Amino acid sequence: MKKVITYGTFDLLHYGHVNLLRRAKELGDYLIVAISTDEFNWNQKQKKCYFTFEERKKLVEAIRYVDLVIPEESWDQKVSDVKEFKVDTFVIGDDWEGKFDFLKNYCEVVYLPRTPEISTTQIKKDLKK
Ligand code: C2G
Repeated sequence: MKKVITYGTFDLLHYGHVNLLRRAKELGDYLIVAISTDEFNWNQKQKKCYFTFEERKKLVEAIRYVDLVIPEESWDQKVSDVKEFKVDTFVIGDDWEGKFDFLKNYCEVVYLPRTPEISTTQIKKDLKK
């Protein structure tokens, strides 16, 4: 069984996220999604989430491509996650191009093109109009 992992906040879940998860799943048979916890988002990404971790977890777990959701609590957990879950491929959007190449020592690393026209920031801006 080929296992794939990806990481993200997935707040105000939108079709750009789903596009990413669909393509990530196409690279294997089992997709693990590590969702940033509220604390990680606030302390490390300076992101305030609209939905809590538990709410974002429920939303992502409902996506047909997703097999397991785990918490992302630190920037440094990726190597141990890859080892613990025997991951074959790490996938993330190309806004992170090159940032996780160190994982190539442990698994395949794939950067997928983002869905360009949609973002949570854009959604929030549009809602203010
Ligand atoms: N994404 C995408 N297209 C968009 C928006 C997002 O393909 N229009 C992808 C991102 O590239 C990422 C995933 O969807 O792979 C989740 O996006 P975010 O929730 O913005 O994730 P981010 O805050 O970048 O967190 O340790 C890694 C971080 O947790 C990634």
